[in-house]
Amino acid sequence: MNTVEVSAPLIVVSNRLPFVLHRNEKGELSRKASAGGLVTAVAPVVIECKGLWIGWSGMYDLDPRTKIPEADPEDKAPTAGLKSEQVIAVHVEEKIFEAYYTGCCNGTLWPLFHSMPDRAVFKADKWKAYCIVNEEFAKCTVQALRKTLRELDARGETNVVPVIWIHDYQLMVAANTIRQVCEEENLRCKLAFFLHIPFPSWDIMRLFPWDDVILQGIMACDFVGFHIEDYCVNFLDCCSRRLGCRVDRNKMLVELAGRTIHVKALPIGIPFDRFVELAQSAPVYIKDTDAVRVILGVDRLDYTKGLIHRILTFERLLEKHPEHMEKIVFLQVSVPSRTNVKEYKQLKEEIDQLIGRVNGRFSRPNWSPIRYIYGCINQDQLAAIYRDSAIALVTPLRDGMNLVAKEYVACQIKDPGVLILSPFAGAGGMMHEALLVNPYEIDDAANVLHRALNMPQDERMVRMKQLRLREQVHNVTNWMKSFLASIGALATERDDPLVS
Ligand code: GDG
Repeated sequence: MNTVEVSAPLIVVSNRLPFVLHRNEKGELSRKASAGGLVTAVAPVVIECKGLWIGWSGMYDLDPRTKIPEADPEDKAPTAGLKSEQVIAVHVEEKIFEAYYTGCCNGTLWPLFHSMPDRAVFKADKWKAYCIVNEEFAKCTVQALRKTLRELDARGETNVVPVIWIHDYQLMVAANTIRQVCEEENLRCKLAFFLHIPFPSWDIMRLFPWDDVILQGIMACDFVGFHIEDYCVNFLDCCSRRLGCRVDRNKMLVELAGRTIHVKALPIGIPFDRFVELAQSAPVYIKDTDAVRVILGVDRLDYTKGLIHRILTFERLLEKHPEHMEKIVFLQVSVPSRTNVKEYKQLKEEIDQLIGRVNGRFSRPNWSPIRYIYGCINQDQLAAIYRDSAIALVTPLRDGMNLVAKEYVACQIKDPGVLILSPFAGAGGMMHEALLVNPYEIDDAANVLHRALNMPQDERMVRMKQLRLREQVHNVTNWMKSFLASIGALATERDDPLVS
C-alpha cells in the first residue's frame, strides 16, 4: 500500500518550492515540475492532509501579492494536486538572498558540513543574511500556522496539532523564531527538522563561529532527523560539548531548557516502483551497450562527489589493465550546479581538462574511453542508462545519503550490474552488497573496478537481489511513514512492521 495518511495538517518548509515557476513572454506564470524523490513522497501527503508548502519561488521580481498558479491540467507531477492556496512563496530581496544562499549556505555550510573546512568561507555579513532569511521563512511559517489553527478551531478540531516540517541546512535556525512566537501566542504545533546532508563531528562544527546558534536553532524543534546514526551521534556530541546539554546517546535524546528533543536516524529511500516502471518502459538511450560495457557516474557537478578522483581511477584502470581498452566506456553525467560560484566553475574546468587528457591519451580512431554529458537528462533517459550500465561508480568523498546508488539498483531489471560505493556516503553504511571503495585510494579503487568488471554473473545476481530488496522495502514512502510515526502524526497502519 502506497498511501500515507497523516493525522494532522502538515506544513512543509524548504528552501525551494516543490516546483519551478516560469514566466512566459506575456508575463503569465506557470509551474514546471521538479522530479526529486523528496517531492514525490512528501507532496501527496501535503495534498491529502490539505497542508501547506512554504519555500522560495526562485524569482526575485515576484510581486508578493501574486497568486501562485494552479497546475496545468496536463501536469502529471506529484505536485499537480497542490492548490494555489496551499503554496506560500517567501520573498527576499536579491542581495540578501544571494548572501544567504551563495554566501552562507553554499560558501560556508555546505563545505563545512561535508567536513571540508578549507573550502569554507566564514563571513559575518553572510551569516547575518542567513539569519535574516531564516527569520523571513519563520514569519511566513507562523502566518501559515495561524491560518491552519483558525481553520482547525472553526471545525472544532481543537485537539489536532499541526506539524511543521523544516528541511535542510538552509533553514537550521528558522525554528528558533517559530518556537518563540508559538510560546508567546500560545499556538499549538509540533516542530520537526530533517537534515539531508551529513552532520559533522564536533571538531569540524566548532570551527564555525556561530555554531551555538545553529545548535540552538535545530534544538528549537521537538524532533530532529538525520540520514544515519553517525550524524545523530555527531549532533548529540556537539550539543553536549558546545552547550553543555544533557544527552542520552542510547535513547537519542537531548535536553535544552527543560525540553527534550528526540533525535533519530531516518535513512531516506527512493520511489523504487517508479524507477522500476521507468526502467521497464524507457527506450534504449546508449546504443552500443552490446559492444562495450558502460561504467556510469551520475552526479551534480560538486566537489563533494569525487569526480576528479573517479576519472583518475578510471585512468589508472586503463593503465594497469589495457585489456579493457575498446571494451568499456566510462559515461559521466554531470548536472550543472551552483554555476555562479567560483569554485564550481573551477571544478568544471578541471574536469573538462582531465577528461580531455585521458581521452587524448587512450582514444583509438573508433573508440574514446570517456563520454561526458554536462547537462541534465530526462527521467526516461536516466532510467535507461541506469538499466543498461554494467557498473555504477558512486564514489563521493562525502555525501549525506546518495540517491543515485539506490536508483541504479532499482533499475537493474536485466542482467545485473555491480554497484561500487564509497563508505563516505550515507548509503555506504547500508548497501552492504555493493563493493565498497575508498575514493581517495586511486590504486585500490582501480583494482575494485577491475574486480567488478570480472565479477561472475551468479555473484552479481546474489548481490543485486539483496540490494534491490532492501531499497524496495525501505522506499521513500516508508521513510515518510517513519517520519510521521516518529512525530506521532501517522494516521493509519500504526502497526506496520516496516515503520520503526
Ligand atoms: C542531497 C544530499 C541526499 C542527477 N542527474 C540527473 C538527475 N539526477 C537526480 C538523481 C537523484 C538526484 O538528482 C541526486 O541526488 P543525490 O542524493 O545523489 O544528491 P544531492 O542532490 O546532493 O542531494 C544527498 C539527498 O539530498 C536526499 O536527502 O541523498 O546526500 O546531498 O535523484 O536521480 N535527474 C535527472 N536528470 C539528470 O541528469 N532527471
